Amino acid sequence: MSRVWKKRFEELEAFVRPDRVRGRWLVLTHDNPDPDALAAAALMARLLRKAFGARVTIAYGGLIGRAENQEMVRTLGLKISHVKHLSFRNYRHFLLVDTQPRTGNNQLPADIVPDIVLDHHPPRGASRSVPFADIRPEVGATATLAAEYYLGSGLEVSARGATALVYAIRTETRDFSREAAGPDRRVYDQVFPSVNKRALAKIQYPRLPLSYYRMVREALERVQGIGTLVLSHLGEVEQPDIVPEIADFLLRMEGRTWSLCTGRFEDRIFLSLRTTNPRADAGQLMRRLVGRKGRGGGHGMLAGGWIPTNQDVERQQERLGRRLAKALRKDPERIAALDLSQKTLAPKETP
Ligand SMILES: [Mn+2]
Repeated sequence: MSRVWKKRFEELEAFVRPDRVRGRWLVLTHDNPDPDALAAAALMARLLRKAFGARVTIAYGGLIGRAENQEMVRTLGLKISHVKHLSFRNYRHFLLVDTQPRTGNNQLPADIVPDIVLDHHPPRGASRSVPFADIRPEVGATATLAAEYYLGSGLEVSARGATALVYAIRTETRDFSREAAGPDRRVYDQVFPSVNKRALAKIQYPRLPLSYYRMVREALERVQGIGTLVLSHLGEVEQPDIVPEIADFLLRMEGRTWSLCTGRFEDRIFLSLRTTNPRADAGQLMRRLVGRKGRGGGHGMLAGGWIPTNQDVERQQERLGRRLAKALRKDPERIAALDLSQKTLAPKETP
């Protein structure tokens, strides 16, 4: 076992064991949890139970929207509750994964300071008062951080745990093409032999609902471009996770290095921003896009956020696209629809 992992577990043990094993723990993910958040939560919950005998509940807010993520929960038998079914008062200790306090993308009440935060997004001010904050933006996945503590404890990683972890690292780093670091590779290589390969395949290729195809069609009907930026503004979406899914899909278009997708869900417009440029700061750009009324954040190559809707949603979406074009030093006046019915797209626009 790596000495680094062992040391991490010992630090956690020194923090938890003296006076934090008796009260109930709530492990909370960000809203609309992705595989990274789900795997990190599952590993930390199991570690708190097995290593310290703690009583632990895992919870999330929003929706588990993507078919892959629903399949992950089902296939791996992850036990996770929606926050609406529980009361924060019934818990004494709180652990946040893949998110931080007061970021606007988790359901932790503002007056609760969590005991532990594990995250790989840039550190936020409110995390300074967290007694055990392990925030490492250079690491590709939060699940990697959780795995280091878990592996450091000497506990066996179950096939389910290994499968969740491998899927989380793969999706979060796009198979190591995006922001993966040494710790991700070491954890991945350690647990890969324990993966249930059939379960992994089932999660990667789930059955997809018709609504997915409807959204893809809508995204393509509305796709626009300006230079290296491709964007699409969806109408009302059934679940917010389709927005990042479309942004990922559009980013693969040849000749494009930035993608933006927006879509309305309830009283918010959700945004996802992606880039292939490893030196970019998509998170900072997202915070500029959403301004003071919205909330946003992310990493270098991917970011998400939301703004509250007003009377004219389409105009708001259009404005977001124009603001992004401007920030990327492209002329917003030249954002034009991409007509995919043409066999060869007329190269009307120049970068
Ligand atoms: Mn993450």
